[in-house]
Amino acid sequence: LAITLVFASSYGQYSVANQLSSAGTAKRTVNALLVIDVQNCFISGSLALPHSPADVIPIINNLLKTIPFDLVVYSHDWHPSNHISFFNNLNDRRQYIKPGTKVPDQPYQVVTYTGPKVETEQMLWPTHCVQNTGDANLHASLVQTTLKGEIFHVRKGIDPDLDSYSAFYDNQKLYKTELDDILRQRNVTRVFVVGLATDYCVAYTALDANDLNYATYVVEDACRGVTNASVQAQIAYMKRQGVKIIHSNEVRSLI
Ligand code: VGL
Ligand code: ZN
Repeated sequence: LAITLVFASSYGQYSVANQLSSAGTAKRTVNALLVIDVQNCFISGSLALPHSPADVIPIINNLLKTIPFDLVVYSHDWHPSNHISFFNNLNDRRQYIKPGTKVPDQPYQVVTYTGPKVETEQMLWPTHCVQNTGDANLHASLVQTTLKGEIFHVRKGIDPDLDSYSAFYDNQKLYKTELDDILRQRNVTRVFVVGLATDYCVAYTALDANDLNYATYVVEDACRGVTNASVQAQIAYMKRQGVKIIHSNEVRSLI
């Protein structure tokens, strides 16, 4: 019995020492802040969200000014004017409306397109975030500096025929953006997701980050959604998938 105890205790010491040494190399926590689509269109522009979206800006700015993230990535919804997600382009794409399905008569309705790339259920939005317009600019009061890390920008929704809520993949997962490579090359292990909109681009980005094995936190008060019902549904779904939903005042204690 005595021998067993000695062995167990020395094994315990070995395993603690091993964890400590690896904590300094491969297993160290590397934190990224993903700032999703904090653009004029979603704040005061063409697709302005209800529930005071501008109120997320001081919260995000405070994180940028006080927390030493290793990396900060700003995503931009960046559509060409003939984009598949715009209600105004429905008529130009009528050849792709699936026969027998409902034809939307206003934005915020879903159309089933058979192409041109793949069949897709597309929510039709007002024309928004058109490339190189002021509507697509990051909001002027958003801080774009960090305490310590590198800064990257990722643009998505650029292909006229694919929508892309997630900053990692288009909605059909046909293509990846550069985001996963940027994070992997820098050994990022953990991402904090903030921005717009909770129930679309924030949720899709967080769910993909979680699937890609990043420890994923959504900072709920630093996000705003399109509708309360889909925000509630997406928050519940993210929790079931293992995404952690936190408040901005909890971030500091985690880093
Ligand atoms: C978004 C709707 C359409 C978003 C982008 O950033 O959440 N929502 N395009
Ligand atoms: Zn969009």
